[in-house]
Amino acid sequence: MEKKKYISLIKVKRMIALVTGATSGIGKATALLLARHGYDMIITGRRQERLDILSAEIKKISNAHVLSLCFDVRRQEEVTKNIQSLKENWSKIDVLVNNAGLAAGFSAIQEGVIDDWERMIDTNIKGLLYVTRIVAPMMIKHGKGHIVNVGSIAGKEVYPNGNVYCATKYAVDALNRAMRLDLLQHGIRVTGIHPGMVETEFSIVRYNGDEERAKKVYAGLKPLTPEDIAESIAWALTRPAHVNITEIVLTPTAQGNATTAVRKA
Ligand code: NDP
Ligand code: 8X3
Repeated sequence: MEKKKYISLIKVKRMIALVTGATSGIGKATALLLARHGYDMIITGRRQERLDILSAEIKKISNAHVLSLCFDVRRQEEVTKNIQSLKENWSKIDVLVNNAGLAAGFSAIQEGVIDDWERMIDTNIKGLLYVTRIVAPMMIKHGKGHIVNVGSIAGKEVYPNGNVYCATKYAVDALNRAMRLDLLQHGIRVTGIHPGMVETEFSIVRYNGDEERAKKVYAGLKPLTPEDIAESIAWALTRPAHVNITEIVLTPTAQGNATTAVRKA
């Protein structure tokens, strides 16, 4: 009898976090930090090799169990197949970090590349929705949960040539607020994280692999690190259960807003 009680206590304490876009940057740093915080981790992305490497890294630095799911958030059937079919021992997801996302291109609206627009809309908005649509009911069934949506300061103010990327992040901001209202009655916490410049692969992706151009984005200032964002996420998650952090907006000290930064020559 005593042993049974102990086992059930351990089960109650198990926490599971699912991070989308864990193969790089903010998602990777978040997965590593949450594992250190005692979460078992479901890590996702499209690059299996990177998921394998991260999986090994997490196991090296923590006692976390890790499950990697390789799928494209733009493909609804893949999202559904991967998450819906989680075995009982992985289905009680406590934390979802909707992080997978990208900017593609940097053109004025009249010169925009339609394919870039579609990639951003499909990933940043529709992908986030597909994942949430599966995970939110699981959290409701489980009786608790916390969803963290990674937006951007680009979802707080627009900047020249940011057009569609900004629009997708405005949508993330709106969805963050909407989720908070819809999930309120279920006691599910919802937090938006809105960073300014973070040095990751983000700009390399935006400029289609042009590393020199990407480097210039962060030249002459100290950008945020993926670990800075991971810490803000972990902070929101570790507030007492009655506290919901609605949103956190954070920028490098050298960045005033999306268009103003102080750079040293
Ligand atoms: P990275 O490019 O370093 O990481 C992006 C992650 O998203 C990768 O793990 C990538 O995985 C994943 N991803 C992209 N497209 C898809 C897809 N279709 N399906 C599944 N996963 C996908 O960039 P960041 O870490 O900087 O970006 C993370 C989030 O932070 C994004 O939402 C971004 O908009 C946001 N953000 C970034 C800022 C910055 O300055 N860096 C500032 C504000 C917000 P894979 O390629 O393996 O699929
Ligand atoms: C990324 C930050 O300012 O490049 O979301 O749009 S910014």
